[in-house]
Amino acid sequence: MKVVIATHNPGKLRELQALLAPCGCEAVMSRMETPPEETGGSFEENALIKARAECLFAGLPAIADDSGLCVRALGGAPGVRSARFAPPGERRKTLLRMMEGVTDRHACFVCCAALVLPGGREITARGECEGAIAHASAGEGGFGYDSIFFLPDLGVTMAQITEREKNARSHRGRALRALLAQWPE
Ligand code: ITT
Repeated sequence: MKVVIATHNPGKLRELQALLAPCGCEAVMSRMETPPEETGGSFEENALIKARAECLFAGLPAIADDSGLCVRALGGAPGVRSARFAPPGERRKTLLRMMEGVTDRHACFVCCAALVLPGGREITARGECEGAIAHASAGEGGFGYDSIFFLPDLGVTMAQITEREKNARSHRGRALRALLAQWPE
């Protein structure tokens, strides 16, 4: 099966391609220039908005992911607004500033993956990865909030592990494996 990966985020695209390899499908990139507005109130709604739009546009099965970082001390923010809560290039700095002096640093990365087929069938799956907001950025790997997402069991940030290690434990890895478990014949 040929499936379009409905994302404009190169970091996500790389990870999704690796995670989709076991499904034996041919994963191709989106050609949609203007992605749909993410108007949903949940990760699942937004993943479905993106996958439905891509499926309609390409006429092919489409897979999308909506993800974000939920910080307990901030009441779950930035959550579904993770990509938009501060200007590009300012997000990690803004979050670190908001967490200055905060003792409870618990955070959770959440991902909802959606597969939409041209016949109308829709499958979704969710994955989470728990950690903490670091006191400073560390590491060069990954993308987005990875360099400020501390993994207490490893003592490093998500940007200090390999992509293979990240995929094995990340919210995206868990969501994709759960999606693949429901993969249509
Ligand atoms: P698409 O909608 O085109 O897929 P996007 O980057 O806008 O790309 P989202 O709307 O799902 O994606 O927003 C996700 C936000 O959460 C974005 O700011 C990411 O940088 C961040 N994020 C998601 N997964 C992440 C991960 O594995 N590591 C670091 N940051 C992540």
